[in-house]
Amino acid sequence: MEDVLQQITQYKKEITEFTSADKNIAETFRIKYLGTKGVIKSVMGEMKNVPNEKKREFGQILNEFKLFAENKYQALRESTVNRLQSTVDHSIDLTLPGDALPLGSRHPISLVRNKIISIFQRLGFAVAEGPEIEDDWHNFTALNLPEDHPARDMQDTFYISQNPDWMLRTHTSNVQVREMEKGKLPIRIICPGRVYRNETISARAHCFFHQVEGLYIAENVSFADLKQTLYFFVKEMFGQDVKIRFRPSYFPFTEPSAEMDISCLICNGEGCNICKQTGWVEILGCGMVHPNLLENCKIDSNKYSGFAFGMGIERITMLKYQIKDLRLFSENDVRFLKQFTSAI
Ligand code: 2NM
Repeated sequence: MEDVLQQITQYKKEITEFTSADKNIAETFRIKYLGTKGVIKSVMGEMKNVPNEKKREFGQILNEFKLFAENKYQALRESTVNRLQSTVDHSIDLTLPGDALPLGSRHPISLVRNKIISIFQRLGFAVAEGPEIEDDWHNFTALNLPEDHPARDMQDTFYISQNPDWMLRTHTSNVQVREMEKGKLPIRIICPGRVYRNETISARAHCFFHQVEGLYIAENVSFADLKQTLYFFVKEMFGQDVKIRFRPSYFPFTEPSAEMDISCLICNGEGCNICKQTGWVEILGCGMVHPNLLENCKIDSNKYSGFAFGMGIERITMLKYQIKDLRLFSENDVRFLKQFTSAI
């Protein structure tokens, strides 16, 4: 019996130290100690060899040993469950679809610019781009702007302080000059882009804004071509019922020059405060390219003629969406920006 008691002491020590890398640690333990062929069963089997007067004492020791093993088994089970819970967090359901990312929206200036581009592309115009920092020749001189023209004034133009021959372009005509200088004719381009003017910022003016200018140069281009081109543009942009009218005007780069109005979209020509009770709103300037410009760019003005036009994208956008303050376009307030859909 002494042997068995010694064995039990040894087993208890083993049980205390029992650990296993096996993830079924509790089951391994149960089979070894509590199973039908396990340690407890075999120690219990010793009972028959114990003298009667010692049975009671031995029985107690055995019961205590059994309880000791069972407690350990219980502890192992709980630790296994805890371990499984810590690797798989059931509070998160990984099979659920994720949260949708909030989608941004296109800036209204981009929407309208893209719309303008796509209309002119259907008429065969290509998009041309050029530098926003420009020299005097491409921004002013080549465009037939005389030395004393007010647009050249420091008040209107941002000059680069290190070199007064350089400035932020005041229109996208610089791109058209560069295109004409390449000497590849005919030319049929539109030039969308950002331009800069030294104006006090208000609801109606900003120090930068966006333009689309168009240029068509070929043989026998007439004012009638200009009118039809702009007529098509207006109908595509504002709808088939919109009326247009031309008023004579003056630009240094065109002769003759005109400004074009469309019938007011708000009051349908009846008169309202958008059209200042006239029924008409101005949307662009245009004209036949001045022969001086063609000659400046080494194009034979006896052989070629052309038309040009320019419009402010902000102005078109304000009309289309009835936006009353130009500053909204550059403040990046999402409450403003998210109102514009990409379908226009
Ligand atoms: C306007 C009005 C009239 C114009 C002229 C040219 C160029 F460079 F080709 F000659 N581009 N754009 C033009 C003509 C622009 O904006 C109100």
